[in-house]
Amino acid sequence: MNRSRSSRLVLALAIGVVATGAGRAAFGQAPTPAKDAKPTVALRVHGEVAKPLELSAADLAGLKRQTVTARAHDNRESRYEGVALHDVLQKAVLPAGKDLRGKAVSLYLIVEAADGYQALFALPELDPAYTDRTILLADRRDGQPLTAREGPYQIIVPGEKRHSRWVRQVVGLRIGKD
Ligand SMILES: Nc1nc2c(c(=O)[nH]1)N[C@H]1C(S)=C(S)[C@@H](COP(=O)(O)O)O[C@H]1N2
Ligand SMILES: [Mo]
Repeated sequence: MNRSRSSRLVLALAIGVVATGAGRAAFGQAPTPAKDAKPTVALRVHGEVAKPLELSAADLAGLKRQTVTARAHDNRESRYEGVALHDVLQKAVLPAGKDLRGKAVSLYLIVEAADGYQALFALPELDPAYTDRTILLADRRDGQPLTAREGPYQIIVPGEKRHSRWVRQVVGLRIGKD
């Protein structure tokens, strides 16, 4: 290999390394987020809503805190803290209360988890005009943040005899209709 060929090769390799993430790490430069970067999306509210949302943890923290006591799948009774699922949905503007009638009564909620698990709720199950049971989007159990397996957000359904709708690692709320 002559000298100019080998220097071209070195240059090509250097460009290749810089162009990859591994190159950035090798050069000790963490990728810096843009100044106006949006906060990380914690929860998407989408589907048949007037106002689809991408909520950050801070957006969720701005909602009214609620507490429910419920017995989890491990049979342990715990105090869960978080926000009412209904309040989260209301931010995306959905029929509620006396407006939850007619066609709106066939709307449904699919809770979506990070592992692809999904569970369905009918809107009246969540609406305080219909029921006194609060279904919670919890972020704390007995004063501690949820574990990585459970959270950061988990659906808590007090009084439900089976736990298949206690969706762990919630990432989305999708409103559907037929
Ligand atoms: N994300 C996610 N949540 C989930 C499930 C799942 O597979 N993925 N399984 C459900 C079912 S069927 C049950 S019985 C409970 C089990 O809760 P545990 O794993 O904490 O015992 O979680 C529910 N939530
Ligand atoms: Mo289950």
